[in-house]
Amino acid sequence: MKSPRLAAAAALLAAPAVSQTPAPPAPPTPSFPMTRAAAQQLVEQRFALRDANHDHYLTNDELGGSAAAVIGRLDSDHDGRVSSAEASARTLADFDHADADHDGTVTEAEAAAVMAPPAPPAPPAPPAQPQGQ
Ligand SMILES: [Ca+2]
Ligand SMILES: [Ca+2]
Repeated sequence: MKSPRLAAAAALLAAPAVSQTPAPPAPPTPSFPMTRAAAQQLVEQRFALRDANHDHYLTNDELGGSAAAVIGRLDSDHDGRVSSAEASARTLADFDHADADHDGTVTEAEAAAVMAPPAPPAPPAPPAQPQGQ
């Protein structure tokens, strides 16, 4: 099942950096297999790129179009902004969730498994047929 938190974290990781400069630096891209340390480093790098005013919080202005989703999912203290600690904690929680075999590394397949859209709901069971007679 797709985690809404993971989707928000993925949006934070995947969306381009919002910057006032005409040519923002290219954000680091994830590579697999990824270690937990690499995941934390990646989120910290992404966070720094988006934190335009360098106050260690991501706000509506800095998050752009994905602000509502990202803040809604990552803002654990509900102060209306995402701290670097909130982003790291949630990303690492999502990493642990994705690490299906708990070997401390998320493979591309493990990442794809948690990013896959949820399976469609099972069709309703047919009405029970009376047995015999
Ligand atoms: Ca900021
Ligand atoms: Ca917060």
